Amino acid sequence: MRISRKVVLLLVSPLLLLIAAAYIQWGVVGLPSIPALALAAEPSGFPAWLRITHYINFLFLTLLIRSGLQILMDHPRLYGNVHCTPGTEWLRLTPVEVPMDRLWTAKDDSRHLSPWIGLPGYRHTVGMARHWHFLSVLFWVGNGVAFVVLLFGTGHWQRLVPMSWQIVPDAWAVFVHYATFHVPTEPNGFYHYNALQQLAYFAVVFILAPLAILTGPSMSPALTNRFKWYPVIPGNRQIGRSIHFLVMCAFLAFVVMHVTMVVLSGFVRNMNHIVVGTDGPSPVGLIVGLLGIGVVALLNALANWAAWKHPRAVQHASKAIVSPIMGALLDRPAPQAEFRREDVSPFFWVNGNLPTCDEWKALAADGFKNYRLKVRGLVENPVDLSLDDLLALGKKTQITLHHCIQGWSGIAAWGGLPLAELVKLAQPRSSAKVVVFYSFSEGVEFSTGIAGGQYYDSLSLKDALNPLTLLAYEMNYQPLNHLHGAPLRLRVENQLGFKMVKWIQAIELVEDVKSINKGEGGYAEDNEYFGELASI
Ligand SMILES: Nc1nc2c(c(=O)[nH]1)N[C@H]1C(S)=C(S)[C@@H](COP(=O)(O)O)O[C@H]1N2
Ligand SMILES: [Mo]
Repeated sequence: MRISRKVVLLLVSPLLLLIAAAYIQWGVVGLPSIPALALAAEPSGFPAWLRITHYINFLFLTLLIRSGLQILMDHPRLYGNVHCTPGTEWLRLTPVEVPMDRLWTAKDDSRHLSPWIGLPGYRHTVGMARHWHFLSVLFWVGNGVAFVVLLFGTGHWQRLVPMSWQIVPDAWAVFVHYATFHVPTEPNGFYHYNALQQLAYFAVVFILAPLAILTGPSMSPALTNRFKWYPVIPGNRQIGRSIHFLVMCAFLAFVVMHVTMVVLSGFVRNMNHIVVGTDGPSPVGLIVGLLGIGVVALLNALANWAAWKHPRAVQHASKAIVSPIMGALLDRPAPQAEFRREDVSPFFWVNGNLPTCDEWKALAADGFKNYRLKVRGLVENPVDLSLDDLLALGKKTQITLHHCIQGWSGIAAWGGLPLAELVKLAQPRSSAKVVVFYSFSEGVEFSTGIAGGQYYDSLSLKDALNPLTLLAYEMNYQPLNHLHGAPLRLRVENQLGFKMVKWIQAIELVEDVKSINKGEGGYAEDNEYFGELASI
């Protein structure tokens, strides 16, 4: 593990300065007085909708954090630059320094995470972690929207939203007490929060949650390669990813403080407030509340269990619920973001294993002169094309940002034949809906790391015809090298990297993917339970 000293300073020094200032104030002029509460005519108590949304929020936050950490461990490095050059991380959650003298793929780089922390735990389970992350986020955001609507609909917003700048000195006065371990007399939270508490709750609801929601999509290839300005708001895709992580840290820090204060400032009474909505000394709230926490733990365990025992069912649930929403929000616009030559990444991670079959080795031995791309399936005109034939059909060069499902990115210049040209030549029958790409290489079985089964993947005809979908034989103005997919690889800029089959052997147009291997649409979908739509 390694964290950049600059970033630690940037994150920790403001807090240390505030604490130092609190001690100085206490030492020099004594503790500030806590302003008496102006008992405004704000609503009091904790109505049922508030208690329920608070609980649902807690459940989905645990699922989101655990699956998010699992996703992070699939590429346990955070960067400020979009190129993800090893050595430039500001946070490295792996002891591995990327060896430069031998092949170290992005998959090799993924780390083990205990299933007590991660959902679902262990190594390279990003596919399942994403299903839980996306399923949870839909419910978490839905619940959050319901909460905010009810907050403003009932007048309870007055308890959270500060209406005057006076909140700042008031919150400061409370902070000086906490920081110097002088717990002030707490107001009864049933009727009113202290200023710092109000400010903290306000920030969690109206700053942290929106930040989490906005930085998530900055990692989407469909969104960011359509609207190039989107990831520029945080800085770039990797800064968006880093902020997404820091927001998670802030949520965790808040939960720790919040729970500590709930326990210290009258645990039994506070639990009655938020669990049963009463303001008294009875133990009911505490008992029911602890049971409720137990249920959240149980549901988390069930999520792990489902991921390990019924991964296909989880994958299909996500396909039924997440894919239509993802498709409607992200899959419609065609990608268009192109970059400048000076933006090209100095380093580009490699994924997947080189083909080991004799056919590819023989082709590689004489520079792919005998390579013939076969196009088959539901086409009027099946074709076999050499690299020269492909070149003659037309060439396009594009400089684009690659998004790997694991989290890394990189910019490269690609040259090749727009897939639309090839499709036109092959003349698909009207029944053709999906384009399947078969590789010379084998996929790597997840969890065991053993190679097994032909790597392949598929695209909807619509994504196949996007102007930035390319059969590339050049990378960064050089013939495509072996590691990056020679002789031919796919570029499909509104989708994640695993869709971009390298070392393409053949293309087939089909009506649907159900009859191919395990029927999920690709090697990673079949064996690693990835979602077949990869727009984010
Ligand atoms: N045949 C084959 N193609 C593949 C893969 C693979 O394992 N086998 N990995 C995919 C993944 S996950 C990514 S991110 C990209 C990586 O392309 P690169 O190695 O050129 O960076 O290739 C994709 N194409
Ligand atoms: Mo990837």
